Amino acid sequence: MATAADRLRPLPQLSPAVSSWVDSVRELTQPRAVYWCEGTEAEMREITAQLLEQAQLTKLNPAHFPDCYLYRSAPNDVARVEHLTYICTRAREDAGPNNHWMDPQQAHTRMRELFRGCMRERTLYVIPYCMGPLASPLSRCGVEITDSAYVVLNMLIMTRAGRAALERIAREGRFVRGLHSVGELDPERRFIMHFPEELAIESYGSGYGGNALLGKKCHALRIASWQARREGWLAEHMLIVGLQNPRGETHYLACAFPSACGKTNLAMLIPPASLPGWRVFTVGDDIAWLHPGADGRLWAINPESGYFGVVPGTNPQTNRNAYEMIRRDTLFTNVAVTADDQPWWEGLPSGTPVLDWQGRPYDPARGPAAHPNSRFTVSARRNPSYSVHAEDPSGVPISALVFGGRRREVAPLVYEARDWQHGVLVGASLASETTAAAVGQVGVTRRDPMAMQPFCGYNFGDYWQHWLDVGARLARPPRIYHVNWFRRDADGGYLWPGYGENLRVLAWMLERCAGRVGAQESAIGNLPHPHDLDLRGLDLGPQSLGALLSIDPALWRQEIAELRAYLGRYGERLPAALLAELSTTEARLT
Ligand code: OXD
Ligand code: MN
Repeated sequence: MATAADRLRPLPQLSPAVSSWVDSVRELTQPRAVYWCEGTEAEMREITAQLLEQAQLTKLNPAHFPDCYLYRSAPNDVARVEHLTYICTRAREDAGPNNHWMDPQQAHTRMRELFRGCMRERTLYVIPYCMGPLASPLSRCGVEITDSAYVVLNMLIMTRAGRAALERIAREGRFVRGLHSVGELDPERRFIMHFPEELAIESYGSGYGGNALLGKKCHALRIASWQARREGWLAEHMLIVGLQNPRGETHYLACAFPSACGKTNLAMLIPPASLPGWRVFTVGDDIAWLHPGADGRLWAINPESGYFGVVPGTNPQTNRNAYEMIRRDTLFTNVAVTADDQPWWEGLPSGTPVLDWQGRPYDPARGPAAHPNSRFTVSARRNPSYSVHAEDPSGVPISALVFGGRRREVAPLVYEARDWQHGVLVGASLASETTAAAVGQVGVTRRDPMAMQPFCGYNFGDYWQHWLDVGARLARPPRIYHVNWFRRDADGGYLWPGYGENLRVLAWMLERCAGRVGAQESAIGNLPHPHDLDLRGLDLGPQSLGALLSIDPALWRQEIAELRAYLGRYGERLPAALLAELSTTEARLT
């Protein structure tokens, strides 16, 4: 417990380990000044004022969007760069075929050359942060050093940052070291390097969220997944949502979807009017840390304290909670603006953009007004559906895990895994059409096991074995499901309305967890009996429902063959149990 005298001591003195690391980085990067973040509101206002003065931020219309600001990134720096993201383990096989790999010594040498003198004429900010509630034994800490004040603002929203985090680091003596510089924002001089064995991250040349807010993907997923394997838990790309049914029972679900597939919408879902009595509580929208509890259940915390969400498409119909949440105290990145300085994006019901996301006069011939990966950063406390249990040090107990992808065909609306081991195969089989969240072609189907392809900090073969091991320790494991909100008909139209209506599928899962409904066994897992899905008030013909729940054996045999070839890349590290599950499914299909 910190005493009053401790609190008066300057931040650098709190942790000699952090101070000496900061000193060595200062020597390497040669900043003009060093600033230690306290994590106060006043500090946030001060940094905002500085960025406004330097015209790096624009104030948005205060009558309609009080305390909201717009940041425009460099046009070549708008998404994660998976091709420049590396896992640097001593043994290449530990990074696995799922990661780009570089020898740690070689990577450090390369990065040192980039970082040398890179902060001349800039301020070096030290951000001590805690991922997860400050008082939770499940949380883990880190320190990010950056030369971007925009990154500081984001980190102050997205993590519990400042003095309290540094106090915890001083007590624990353990933290993830993240060094970041925007460098020259030159894509040719851009690398995101991870050193899991050293609990270290080095990121150079990008200011984009996933590359630069090191607490998020770099720490809370890539490094944490490695830490989690050593310590016996799971760090996953999952939202956490609480659903209260009309009987008053609340169950928590953790759901993995690839980037930009609607995790934020699902986490804040508004129940349809035709399903009265349901309530939804958001614990997290992007990352879940899952720990086996003494009671044999899986318990989850959200390591983040804010949302870095995709803006386009947000409106009162798709996500009213988010739409209301981002009307104040929000940092927008790369949206368009109207003539009276309101933020604008595709999917809004009204308003006209005059400047596009690059600040140019809007011309539809040049593409969308807001960048498809434009983002909002906002405190989770602003969310009308924020769960009172999101801050619980012990987390929330998970009743079901849900995997989902964006698939035109093959995957039905929902199916249930036979058991945990089969569920691990279901998660490993996730595939999805790519989106604008990462640089590259959009709309091509790629394998994205557990929605962790860009985020698992080690060999997927070892990761699946770790999943099997965690399951073996759970006396009361969650049930595991697969969903596909994106199935299309022959004309390309979506068969399922999505958004709030997804509750109908989640409600079926909860009835299954409570043992109140049966299911039809199929080759790939258990499907709902159509009469067990509550479709009251939904305009969905029996034909559409039939199509949504149909399984085409020929397509599935092809899917299994592709999956077998994909899993084969993991060679000896692939758990035999997964191959056995695959063979069981294959045998059932023939
Ligand atoms: C994100 C992502 O920003 O997955 O959450 O890209
Ligand atoms: Mn994500």
